[in-house]
Amino acid sequence: MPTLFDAPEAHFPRPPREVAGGVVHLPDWLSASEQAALVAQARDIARTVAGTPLAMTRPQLRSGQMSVHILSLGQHWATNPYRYVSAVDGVRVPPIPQSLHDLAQRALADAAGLSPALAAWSGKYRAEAALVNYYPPESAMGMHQDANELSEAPVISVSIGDTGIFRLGNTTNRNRPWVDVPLLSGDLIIFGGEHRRAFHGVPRIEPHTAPENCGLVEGRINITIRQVSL
Ligand SMILES: O=C(O)CCC(=O)C(=O)O
Repeated sequence: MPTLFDAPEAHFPRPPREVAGGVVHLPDWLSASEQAALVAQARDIARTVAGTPLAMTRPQLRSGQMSVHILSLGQHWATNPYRYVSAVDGVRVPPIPQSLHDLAQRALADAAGLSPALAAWSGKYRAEAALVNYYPPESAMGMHQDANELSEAPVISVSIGDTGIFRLGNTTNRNRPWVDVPLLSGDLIIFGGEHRRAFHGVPRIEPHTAPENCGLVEGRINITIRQVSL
């Protein structure tokens, strides 16, 4: 049973809000059964590509191997040269399931009232690439920009399992100023508008904070959805 000091963010009100221009956080947006269904669906899709070049894996970057396991849907960001592709070595990238297309539209409709920059995409958004990120306990994602898409459409992101600290930085470099937003299981965050190309990352997750019935016993799943083309 957590005490007041174990999980401080859970004890403060978390109203829906625009964190910064074009960045909307809607806490507790997914029900527990929706979270569990997304986790089960991600597991099923991951099984279909296990053992192929598109298997969920910890990508090797120039800076080292990531601690986060990543599964691509819709399109895959390939290296040598860097580009979005729809197949690797003849294996097609799994399609984005209808549930994520629907989730993207619902997310934008729900966020529209808090941000004119996001409202502009409501009803127009095309979910073309998605990432399922699995963060084991102790993992992290360094500060980076999502700059591979031609489109300025916002990135839609849901979190399931352990709390992740989402660090939203500035559009110039990896340093301050930044704001840390704890993302609890079921939270939605959308970043677009003037912060679409902001540096962002997840410096840590908080182990043992995943709620029961979310579908994950430990670690964190984050699903991000993007429109790639103009
Ligand atoms: O895990 C998150 O909340 C952020 C994921 C992310 O930055 C990305 O997929 O580019």
